Amino acid sequence: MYRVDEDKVYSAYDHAKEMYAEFGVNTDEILKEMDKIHISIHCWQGDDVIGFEEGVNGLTGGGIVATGNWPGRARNGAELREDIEMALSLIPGKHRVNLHAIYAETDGEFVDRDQISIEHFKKWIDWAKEKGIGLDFNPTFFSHQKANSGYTLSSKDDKIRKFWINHGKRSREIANAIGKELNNQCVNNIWIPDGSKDLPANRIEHRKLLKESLDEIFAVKYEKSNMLDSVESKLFGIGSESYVVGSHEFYLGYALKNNIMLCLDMGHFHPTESVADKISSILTFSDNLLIHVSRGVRWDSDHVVILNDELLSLAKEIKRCNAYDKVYIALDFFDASINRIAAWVVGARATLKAILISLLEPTHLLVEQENKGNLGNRLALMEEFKALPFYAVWNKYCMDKNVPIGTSWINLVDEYENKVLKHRN
Ligand code: RNT
Ligand code: ZN
Repeated sequence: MYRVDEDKVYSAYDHAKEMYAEFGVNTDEILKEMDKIHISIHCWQGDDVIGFEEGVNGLTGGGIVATGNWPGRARNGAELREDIEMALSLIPGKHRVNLHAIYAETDGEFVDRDQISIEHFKKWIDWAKEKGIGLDFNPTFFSHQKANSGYTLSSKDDKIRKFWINHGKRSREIANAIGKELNNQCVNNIWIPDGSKDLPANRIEHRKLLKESLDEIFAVKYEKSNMLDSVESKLFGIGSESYVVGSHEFYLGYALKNNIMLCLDMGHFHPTESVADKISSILTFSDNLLIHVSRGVRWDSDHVVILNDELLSLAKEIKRCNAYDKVYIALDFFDASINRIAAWVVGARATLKAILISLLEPTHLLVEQENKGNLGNRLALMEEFKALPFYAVWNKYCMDKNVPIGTSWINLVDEYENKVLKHRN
């Protein structure tokens, strides 16, 4: 396989640096900016969102599916951490790892979701400490018998609702303890699957119940420096095509009214709706925003993220709002039909490439034309800037961060597959 050699990386970088400098962009400075970017890498790509809970052996309910059966799925914490480490070694920069409650390690004992606590995440915390990385957290409101009716926090059954409220509370407690232990703010994101396949007769009742449940969950206040709450909306899921309780409008209202962060998942809107366009509206009213970087193909299919127009517009919009310090970026996809390490690395590298491209954009020149009212020139510049040599800067970035340059990481994934993944079954 073609491997970019290091001298070539330097000379290409020098050329690129000159070219960007002509447009007033200092590439060395931009590479320093990249050091401030820490994306959250989701652990659930490594095991098809199954988790370690006793008696659960597949993603069930909740309207999300992982399809495929590529060999080598991580079956326990040790394997999952080993795989994440492998992926991290191929992704430039220092990043975070995003956990779900179902990744609790309970030593073979069944601990229900309303009972989990910080001790079940000790191995993750020790590991994160050793690696010097931050952790994020998510309560898991799916793949559980008490989610089978299709309703959790918005259930009309008080017992069910109480159970999930307790899970939500436990998760916040855990996230807060993680943030404290690591001395690194932990984002705790709530997504619930609640909704209905066919037309509900009463939409508002579930929404009122969801609001009440959230109020209870959020009653305890934690230091934001330890833990930051967020809520994730959705348009529809499989089995909740006609109605999702936690819709965009619902959570936009809830988040703004209660000073909680909103999470926009790129797969959770109409396919032609631009998530990028929503950023500036939300940031006008909110201090921050969480993005789940995903790729819907015709529907919320959670495909591996690639460097497509949606991702580029998202990154450019964050840059143009000067909001990389306000927008939290977390990956959210799961593909079981390809090597899972490759999935992680492709998605993370694509996201970082988009961020780098956005930071390298000579935005000030676009704004200058806009302010002059010369919109033809603005469009012309936007088109020209698309072809600026970002790849030379990207390779330099990878080299600086001691990760494989160009395509050379692909061989390493193959080797890991032969050495490690193929021996799992
Ligand atoms: C589901 C949401 C949610 C999940 C993860 C596993 O549609 O996107 O974020 O993907 O919590
Ligand atoms: Zn999501």
